[in-house]
Amino acid sequence: MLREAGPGGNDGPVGQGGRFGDSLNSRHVFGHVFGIEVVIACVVFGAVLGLIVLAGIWSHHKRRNGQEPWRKSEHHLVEGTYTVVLAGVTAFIVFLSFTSNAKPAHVPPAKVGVYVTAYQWCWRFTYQGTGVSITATCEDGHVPTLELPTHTVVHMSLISADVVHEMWVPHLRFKMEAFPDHVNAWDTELYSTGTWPGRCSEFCGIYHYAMHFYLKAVTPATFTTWLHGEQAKLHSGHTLAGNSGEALP
Ligand SMILES: [Cu+2]
Repeated sequence: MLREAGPGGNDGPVGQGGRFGDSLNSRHVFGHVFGIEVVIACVVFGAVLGLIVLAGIWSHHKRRNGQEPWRKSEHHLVEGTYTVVLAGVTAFIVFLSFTSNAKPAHVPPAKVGVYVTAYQWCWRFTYQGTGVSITATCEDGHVPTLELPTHTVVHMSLISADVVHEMWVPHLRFKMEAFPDHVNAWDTELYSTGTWPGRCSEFCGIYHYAMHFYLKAVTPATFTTWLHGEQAKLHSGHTLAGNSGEALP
C-alpha cells in the first residue's frame, strides 16, 4: 500500500538524505571519540602483550644461561610511572568525552520549527509561527506530508494527543517516541532532497497499520514557496483539514 518512494521523490539508499533525528553532531562526535578510544585501547593492549612476550623471552634466556629469575617483588619507579601513565590516559579520555559532547550545544539556531502531533490514527505537522498545519485522514492511503527544507537547521517537537506512538522513518534510520504528556524535541538538518515514507512503529490501536506519513525534503527556495502557498490558502479561507493528504496508488 505504501510505496517506497513518494510522489516525485528520489528514494535513495539507506542513510542518504541526511541525518534526520541526529542532535546534529552526536553521531559524528561518537565516531570521533570512539575512534580515538580504539587507538588507545590497541596501543595499551599491544604494550601489555609486548611486555608479557618480552618477559617470557628474557626469563627463558636467563634460564638457558643458568641464571636465577629476577626475585625483586617491588620496583617503585616502574610502578609509579605505570600508574601515572594510566591516570594520564584516563584523564585524557574523560576530558575528550566531555569536551566533544559539549560541542552540539553550539549548533546554529533553528530557522524552522515544526510541532509534530501523533494521534489515533494519523499525524499533524504544524509550522511554528506560520499558522500552517498539515494533516490528513490516513484512510485509504491519504497520508500527510512533512515538508522540510534541506541545509537548514529545523527544530522538531514531537508529542502525542492520546496514546504512545512512535515516529519512524526507516530509510533515514530515525525513530522517536511520541508521549501524551511529554515533548520530545531535537534539532535536525537534511542534506539532500527526496521523499521517504514514515510510519508509526508503536502499536497504538486498530488503525495503527495505516498511520503513515511522508517526509519530503526540498530546497529552501521550494520550501519557502510551498509555505507561502499554504499561508495564502489560509488567508483565502481554504480549509486545511485533509487538503494535504496525498492519494497513493
Ligand atoms: Cu500510532
